[in-house]
Amino acid sequence: MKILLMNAMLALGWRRRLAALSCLVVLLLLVLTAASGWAAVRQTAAGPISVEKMAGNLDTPWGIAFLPGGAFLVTERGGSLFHFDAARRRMKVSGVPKVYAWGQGGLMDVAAAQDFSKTREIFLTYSKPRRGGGGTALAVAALSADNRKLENLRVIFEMASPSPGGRHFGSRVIEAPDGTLFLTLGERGIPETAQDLSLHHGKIIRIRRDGSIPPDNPFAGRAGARPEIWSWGHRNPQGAALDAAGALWAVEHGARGGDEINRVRKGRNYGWPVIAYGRHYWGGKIGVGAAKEGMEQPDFYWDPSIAPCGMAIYSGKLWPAWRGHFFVSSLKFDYISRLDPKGGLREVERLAFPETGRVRDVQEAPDGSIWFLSEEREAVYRIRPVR
Ligand SMILES: [Ca+2]
Repeated sequence: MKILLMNAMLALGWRRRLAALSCLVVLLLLVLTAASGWAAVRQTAAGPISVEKMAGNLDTPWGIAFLPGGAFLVTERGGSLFHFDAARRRMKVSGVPKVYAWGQGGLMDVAAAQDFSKTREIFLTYSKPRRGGGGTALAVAALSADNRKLENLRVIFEMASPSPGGRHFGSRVIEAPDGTLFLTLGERGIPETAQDLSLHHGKIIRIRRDGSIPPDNPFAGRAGARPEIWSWGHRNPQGAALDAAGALWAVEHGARGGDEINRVRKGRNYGWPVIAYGRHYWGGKIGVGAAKEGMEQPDFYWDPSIAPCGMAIYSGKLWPAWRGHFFVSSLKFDYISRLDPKGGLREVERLAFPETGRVRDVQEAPDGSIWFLSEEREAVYRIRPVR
């Protein structure tokens, strides 16, 4: 090929040779662009960004985990887990537990343990099929050295009572700096269960990696209460993140006109369905209204509801101006919300591009780029500043 091209060029005059060379350079650039993935330049309040497709052909991608050296894992809600190496070569990982893929349920979040490079352990959340329906579960497994399968899988938590139907599984897992795990759980579409401490529905729980209960959990040792519970009164928290100080925050699908972000504090009651902003989706008034003694107020709420899902709190590596800002994905209005915590959390920008269709998750990668999953585009995207 190379020799043929050289011969062809030698046969031409120098002007034509130059023209042919320019054509070759353009061709080469096109090939390189194609190989490095598709990218578009979009505008934000912090200047232009590139939006680059990192993976495609994903059926309802739900969660993403970054691995050392540029590799990453992506879940599909139907029950598949994929490994992508640094060159974005895709491989299906076997050994994923069987999931109750019904409505909003299925294989959901994935996270890599802080000590992944030593243990190769990952966390998976999913709706586990059970007699009478499904319940959210959390498993730990090691990714094999060749990235092809999960080994030594242990289910370290499952909701005590499964429910029928496909609503409100919650299901984001967060590893705290001390190694304990937080898991968000929806109320499975049965609102009153969120106020019942004998059930896991509508709670955020905290357990250790071996499934044991930390003795300082707020309800450990209390009769009639589940010892895993960290906070209660949640509707359907599908996003969670730690801030720079290591504090836990969660975002939840609330009532119509009442999607919430909460700083999640130990033992606190977040009110559902006794208090909430907005109204029930069927039109009815909620509980006692928007406030009640002993129940927490949200740090921010959306009216109208945006159907928030994933959340990241930005560390500021690539965009110093965005340090500490919250990024929340909207399933309903096809954008990523940016919220500034200064002086009280408020939405300051909506990142809406052709790529942000039904955004299921948004996460910060170790290098400070922001990645998001679009259900509509069946793809994973990375955004970075264009300097
Ligand atoms: Ca609330």
